[in-house]
Amino acid sequence: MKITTDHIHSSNKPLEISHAREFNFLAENLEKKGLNVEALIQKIQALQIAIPSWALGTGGTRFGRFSGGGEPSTLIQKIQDVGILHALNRSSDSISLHIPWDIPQDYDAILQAAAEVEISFDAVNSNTFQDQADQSLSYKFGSLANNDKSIRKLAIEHNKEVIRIGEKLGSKALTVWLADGSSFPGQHSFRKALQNTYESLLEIYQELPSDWKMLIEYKPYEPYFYSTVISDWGTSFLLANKLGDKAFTLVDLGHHLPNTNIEQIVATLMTEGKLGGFHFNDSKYGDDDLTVGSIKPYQLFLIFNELVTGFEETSNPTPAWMIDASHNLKDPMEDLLQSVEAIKLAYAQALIVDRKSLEAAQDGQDVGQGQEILQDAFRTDLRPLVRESIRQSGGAISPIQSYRDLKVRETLIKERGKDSKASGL
Ligand code: LRH
Ligand code: MN
Ligand code: MN
Repeated sequence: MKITTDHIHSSNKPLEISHAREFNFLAENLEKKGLNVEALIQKIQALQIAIPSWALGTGGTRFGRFSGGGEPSTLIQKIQDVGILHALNRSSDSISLHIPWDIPQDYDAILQAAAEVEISFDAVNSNTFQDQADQSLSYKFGSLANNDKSIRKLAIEHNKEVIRIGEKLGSKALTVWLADGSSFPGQHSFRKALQNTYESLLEIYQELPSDWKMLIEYKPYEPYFYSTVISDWGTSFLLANKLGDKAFTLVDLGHHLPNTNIEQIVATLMTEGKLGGFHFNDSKYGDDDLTVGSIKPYQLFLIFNELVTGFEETSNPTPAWMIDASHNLKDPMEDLLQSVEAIKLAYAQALIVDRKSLEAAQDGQDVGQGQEILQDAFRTDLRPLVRESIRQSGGAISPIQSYRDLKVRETLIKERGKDSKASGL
């Protein structure tokens, strides 16, 4: 299935009048506050969030998986699904591949399929947390951190191979999430594991093309439950600093212990110019990978508040934005549309924060006023502004409603069958 401009126009038609009324009312209020609505729209339009190839099928838990049908079973179908999302919201113009879940076979066909739906290739992800079917040695006790040199070498070679695959696709970054760790005290030496990891990463880093970045993702626990080698932003930052200018820290929102102040981490990393990428999701307990903004929308806003000031006041390069969500209940495409909307809303809210007054409140130790200013922005309903930005980009006023009205899932089930399964998690 392909979404055409006719599809967008016909599904927008019934919404146009009420949308215009809501948008005009909001725009007038924002202009009264001295905000430039046109400039806001342009910034919101420019925010593009990559879709991970593994989020297009229904995620599972270790207890079960309930597929909704019509899942993409090939990489080309995954690219087409991202094309559908992008046609609807004009906000996800790239896909991020996980290797070897999605190894391109016919590069020309893959590149052509992507060009047809105006999609490019974002960061490529390596995978040394699973053994592949034909693998000679096992990652059971670690990969880049392993004490066994030949196992480290296998994992290093895999990462180099992922870079070569990414180069053929036009990717510009390698994301390394290293699961390595231990589940029991005494299982391994923390210092040896860290040193091995640094040396392995250095070998991979030396292979990075000059215009590439290495994004180092951290996570406190899971799959190992006593220690993880790259468990927090500090360890990732330390490694990125030692490796060099092309290495950065990647923040996955779900990879923090409960109540961690993620916005402060963002601010610290940006101060040092080392925030390289984001994996957006939401969570209640751990790495739940729920829809962005579904549990803690205020936290998301506070994170964007730091990002927006960071863009203005630091020289941190623009991070790679990606969703990393996957779950068991909703249609994954609807979930991704909701996640993108939540991200854009939080960004828009951060853009309207009255920065001058906030700074004055901070300088004047006016704690109450600081809160008032932030919450005034957070509680302004900016959905009509986000919708207008998407409409002006040629997308749907309500991407989810159009997705449903255009019967996308039903069509995909007809085309691919009820039992088609996506590879990945
Ligand atoms: C690990 C993670 C990492 C992986 C993805 C599948 O929890 O967040 O980014 O690549 O999930
Ligand atoms: Mn992640
Ligand atoms: Mn994760």
